[in-house]
Amino acid sequence: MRLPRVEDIERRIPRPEDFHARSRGPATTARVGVALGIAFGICFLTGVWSHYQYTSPGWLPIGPNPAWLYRVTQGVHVATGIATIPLLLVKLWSVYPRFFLRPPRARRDQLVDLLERASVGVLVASAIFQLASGLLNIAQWYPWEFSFRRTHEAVAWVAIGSLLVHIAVKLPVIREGLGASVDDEVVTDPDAPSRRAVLRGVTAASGLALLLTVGQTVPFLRKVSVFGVRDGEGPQGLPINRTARAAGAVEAASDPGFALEIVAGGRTVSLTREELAGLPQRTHRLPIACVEGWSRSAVWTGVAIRDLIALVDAPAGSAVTVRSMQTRGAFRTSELPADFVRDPRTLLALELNGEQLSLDHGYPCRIIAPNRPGVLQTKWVRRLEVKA
Ligand SMILES: Nc1nc2c(c(=O)[nH]1)N[C@H]1C(S)=C(S)[C@@H](COP(=O)(O)O)O[C@H]1N2
Ligand SMILES: [Mo]
Repeated sequence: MRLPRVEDIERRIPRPEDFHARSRGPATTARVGVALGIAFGICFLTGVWSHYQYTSPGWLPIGPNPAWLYRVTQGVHVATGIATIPLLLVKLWSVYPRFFLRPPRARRDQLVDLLERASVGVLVASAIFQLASGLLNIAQWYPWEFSFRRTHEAVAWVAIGSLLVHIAVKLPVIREGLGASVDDEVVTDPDAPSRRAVLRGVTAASGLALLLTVGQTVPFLRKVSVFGVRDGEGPQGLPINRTARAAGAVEAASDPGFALEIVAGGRTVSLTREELAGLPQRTHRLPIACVEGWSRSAVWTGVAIRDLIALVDAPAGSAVTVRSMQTRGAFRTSELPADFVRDPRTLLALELNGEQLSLDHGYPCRIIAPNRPGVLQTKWVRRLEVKA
């Protein structure tokens, strides 16, 4: 028996021509690609926006108006990401035979070829990473060690950068593909799906993915969206993202001796829940808008944060650090920037939809503010610290 030679192996590796599906080709790829590019663009912009809402950088003052803003941007971010999955799969399917193109013979062409392959490799890898990590985050399953938020953000820049390079390199092919008719394909296998069927299929799959999930944030589709991570139901008409038990807050939150501490400079005022309930109450309808894409409006009653910090003589335009009874996890504290503190709708809520807050919704008291990412709507608040 003789060992196979390089040429023998090479002969066994398929060539692009060996993949017959007539529905492939630039006319299909370019059309799916345009949809994918737009979807990625929307995901990128809404994602960067979410990052800014979360970190509130000094140079971009994001305020409490409009109250529904984060609900919309983050709902769009997650819905678009989900609808992108079928588009990406079909796009990859439509081009993967090109993976088997043989490298060119000339040295210089080889270098260009290698660079192009590397850039496509980075684009594909980062796109798959973004969709997969986003999906796992929605499912609240973290099989990794790194911070989801920071990694998802960093890789987004890699993805958008390599996407722009890819578009620039492929512009002539994209033009040609978009100019080519979808229907002028050469029929070799009449049983294979046509280009038009593939395009219709991917549109339907994307639309379906959207419909089955978007109800987690669009109320009238709630019943249709059987795949929404939070169906919009939950105690007191609102889903729960993390229970008091999961946050390790049960004991402290049910302690009858609870007193909220409000601190400014050297002054501290303590208020029991009864005393909080005795202060002037305000009622507002505001949404919880979770980074994971679900959102829901509810009616909240409680004391305005600015009324509370007035008790320690702090001006209404102060920033406040919120501390909770949670013992572990990332969201046990949050910052309320001055613009939010000033807004009379920013509440330390005691009631949800006309009932006393349940333990899982943040009893004895929680933060609710307009246009604020869900993760910052801190539950089980024990202390408000006015920043100097
Ligand atoms: N202390 C604390 N507050 C928290 C959280 C948390 O993990 N710990 N989760 C936040 C998240 S991610 C969301 S979306 C909202 C959800 O509020 P709900 O569970 O009452 O619907 O609470 C926020 N408040
Ligand atoms: Mo959340």
